[in-house]
Amino acid sequence: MKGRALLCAITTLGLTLGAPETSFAAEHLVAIEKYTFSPTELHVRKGDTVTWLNNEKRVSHSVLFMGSGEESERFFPGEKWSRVFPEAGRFEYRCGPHPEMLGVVIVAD
Ligand SMILES: [Cu+2]
Repeated sequence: MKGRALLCAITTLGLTLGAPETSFAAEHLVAIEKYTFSPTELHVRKGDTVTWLNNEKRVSHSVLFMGSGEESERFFPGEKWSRVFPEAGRFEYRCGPHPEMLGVVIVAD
């Protein structure tokens, strides 16, 4: 109950200061297991962070955005990589070394 009361106080403070609701950015997790991004399609809001976590036993992966060509470092089992999505849109990606691994992040305003 303490945590809830604190969250309520913070929300109230945000409203008092006129901060937009979107200032409370969320974090989302995409697990990578058996050569699959899970969830394959992720819906987030502008300003949210997405973290990809490699849950494989021995294979490394990357996140490569088809639109921009931006690619993460390859990350190994137990490692993760994060990216903030400051703009709305549809961001399709695949794994660099494994082009058959596909995913998409859909960012709402
Ligand atoms: Cu891969």
